[in-house]
Amino acid sequence: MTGPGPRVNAERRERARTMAFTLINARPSPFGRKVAIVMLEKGIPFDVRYDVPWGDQTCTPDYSPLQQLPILIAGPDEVIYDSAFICDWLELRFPEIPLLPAEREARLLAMRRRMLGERLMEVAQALIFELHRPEPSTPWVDRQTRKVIGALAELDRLYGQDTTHPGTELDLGDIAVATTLLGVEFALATGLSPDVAALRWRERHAALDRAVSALEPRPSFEQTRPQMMDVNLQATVA
Ligand SMILES: N[C@@H](CCC(=O)N[C@@H](CS)C(=O)NCC(=O)O)C(=O)O
Repeated sequence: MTGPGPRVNAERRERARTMAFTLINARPSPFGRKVAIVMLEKGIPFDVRYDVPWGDQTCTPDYSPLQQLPILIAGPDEVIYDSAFICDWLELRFPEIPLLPAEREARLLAMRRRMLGERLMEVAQALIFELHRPEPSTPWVDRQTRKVIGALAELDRLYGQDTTHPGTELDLGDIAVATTLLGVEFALATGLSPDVAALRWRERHAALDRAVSALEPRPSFEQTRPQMMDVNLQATVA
């Protein structure tokens, strides 16, 4: 299958330059950071508007039936939500700088890393929220903890199999994994998460430490460092 010709690509690049994209994001959100990094890596200009989805003044339900951030306003009639879908949308609309390999096996591996990175963030979030409840359920906490341990071990195995990756090239899998792991690290460092040994991935997983450390100096990562937001998670989940 052939892609669009150079004229179409040039037109799309021009369209991206003139389109006013707005990313509605939460300051510490790894989901939103993933989208922001994808847009920076693809050279798509955008503005950021910060929101607190759990706050009284949130604008999130105005744009997403799921009432979750991130949300990408891509035009007067085009609002995209859910970080995975936004990344897919961006990949299809702006293929000039691809973030998935063309070769089938490499693409499947990138998609596997991406899936594990995204599911790991959801599991870690479920664990952290449960631990903020007045009386966390031990079986539920244990169950989520086992998933965290399993996903981290599998990702470490995958990165350990190819110590040259990620080099100068990164893909959607790397971005999803790194934003999840750095998001977890941020949550631990700031107290958004209680100190859970299973979440301290860097000290246990050398291949993940190497892979994430290779990505952190990139401008797209430097420019999107997470920041604290004014939220009381205990009150939110109580
Ligand atoms: N699957 C969603 C998860 C996004 C998510 O959990 N966003 C959080 C902010 S970091 C949120 O908006 N939470 C509000 C809620 O779930 O009610 C995605 O990938 O976009």
